[in-house]
Amino acid sequence: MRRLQTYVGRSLRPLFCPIVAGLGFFPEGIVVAAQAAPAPDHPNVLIIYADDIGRGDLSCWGQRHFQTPNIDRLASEGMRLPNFYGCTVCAPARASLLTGTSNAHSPLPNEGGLECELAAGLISREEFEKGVAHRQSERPGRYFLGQMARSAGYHTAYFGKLGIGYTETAERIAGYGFDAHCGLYDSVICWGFYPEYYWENGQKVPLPGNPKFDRATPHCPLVGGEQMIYSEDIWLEKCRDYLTEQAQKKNPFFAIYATQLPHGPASIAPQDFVYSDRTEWTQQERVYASMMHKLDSLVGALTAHLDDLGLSDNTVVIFMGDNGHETLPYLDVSGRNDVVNGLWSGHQRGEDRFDGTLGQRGVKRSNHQGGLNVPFIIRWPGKITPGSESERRTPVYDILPTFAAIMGVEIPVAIDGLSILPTLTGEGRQREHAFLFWHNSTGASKEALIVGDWKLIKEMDCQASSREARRRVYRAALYNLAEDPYESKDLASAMPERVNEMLEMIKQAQQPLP
Ligand SMILES: [Ca+2]
Repeated sequence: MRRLQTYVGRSLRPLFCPIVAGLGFFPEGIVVAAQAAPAPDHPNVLIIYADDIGRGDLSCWGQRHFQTPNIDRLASEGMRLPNFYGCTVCAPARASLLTGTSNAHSPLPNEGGLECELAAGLISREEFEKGVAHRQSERPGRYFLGQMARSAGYHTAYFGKLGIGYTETAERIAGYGFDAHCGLYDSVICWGFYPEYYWENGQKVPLPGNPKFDRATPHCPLVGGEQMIYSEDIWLEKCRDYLTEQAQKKNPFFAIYATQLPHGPASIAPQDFVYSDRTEWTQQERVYASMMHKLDSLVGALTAHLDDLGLSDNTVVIFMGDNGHETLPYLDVSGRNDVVNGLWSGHQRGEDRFDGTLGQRGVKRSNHQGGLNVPFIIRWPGKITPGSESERRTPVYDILPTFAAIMGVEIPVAIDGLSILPTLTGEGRQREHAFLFWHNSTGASKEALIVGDWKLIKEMDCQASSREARRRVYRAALYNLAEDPYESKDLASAMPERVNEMLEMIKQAQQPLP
């Protein structure tokens, strides 16, 4: 840690200079509400947002090969939502989280990798700017989670993998309503854990011991060198210092720690390679399991720090994922699961050692359950019953309105989400969605819609599709999730009326918000 402080400690003073508020950094159309003092009973918020994780990756949901004791403890002290849904991949999930809207209405992502290519001299500044702006005017966000928390009087901060993606800038992050931010702006750079530099409130901070960007993707060693700095160590130190500072100032805070873990390619620091002795595993599996250990350790470090600061009783802590489990970091892609070329027939129980999907069909990139269903654990002492669980099917776009309800903020625009505060506290009537909706841009499947236990997916017909002919054919498949949680029995041909009803709902879900 001494080495880390050499490069990182310098930028801790002053921690998070307020460069963003009121200095014209907000994109056109973003209105920043005046900061008000929050009500005394308003809790602090810390969201730990994991990248590519299924419930099966956690021992509290059945992982047998490694343990996640700190995340398990959070679950025992709070509530689990086993039917929580992110989105198929990173950027759409983050856009939904930050705006409270479904994929039909949330901001469209731009291109990833632009910053890495710029730093490597592969594109010009002009090409970079053009790429960042790509598609942004088509569907700009109207209201953001950080913006909402700030309007309620919170100091807002964001660490790690920043923003919606795929390439961000300091101005864009500030526009989402974050007073302070520290991490990486480019989702492709986030593939690696040894960046050449990171950003702190728009200031570039070099990491001289890490490899230089000299190509379109970052260097991703399985195990880093002794002189290299693992990015998560920086985010963790920054987040802890931030919490200390807010405690000293008695500032209410709303913080998101968007960890890069356990996103692939698998990569770990030598001191954290805790499963290096598992001879029965491949090297990738040893590294992946060590990444999960690292993730659990940082959750433990943050919750312990809240304890030390005396903040745990008045802080909502959430641990959640963005999209489903991903096998690519440690499993070769088989011919039948060729997601790269767009032919996807599913992922089934027993295909990978760690079974992060709990046997559910699909992984990241798919609208099947394995791609969408992610962990969600929330702890709020005195408000949420320890060790409780809710079966409610809850989409990520319910988070923003839930915090609006907790903070007493009126949302000024139409959104798709509904507050789940009644579910969390057992007080009041829980409103329910007419349907849940996802659009999928990866090609592994297309739209998906859930009504009650019924799920309709426009999934790829692998018999009719042809990679050679570059032809993808989709069909509407219908599953009953209560009776068939593995989505193995397509009932579409037996229930054409229900299929047609749900296809109509998909059209409805895609109508613009008022
Ligand atoms: Ca992700």
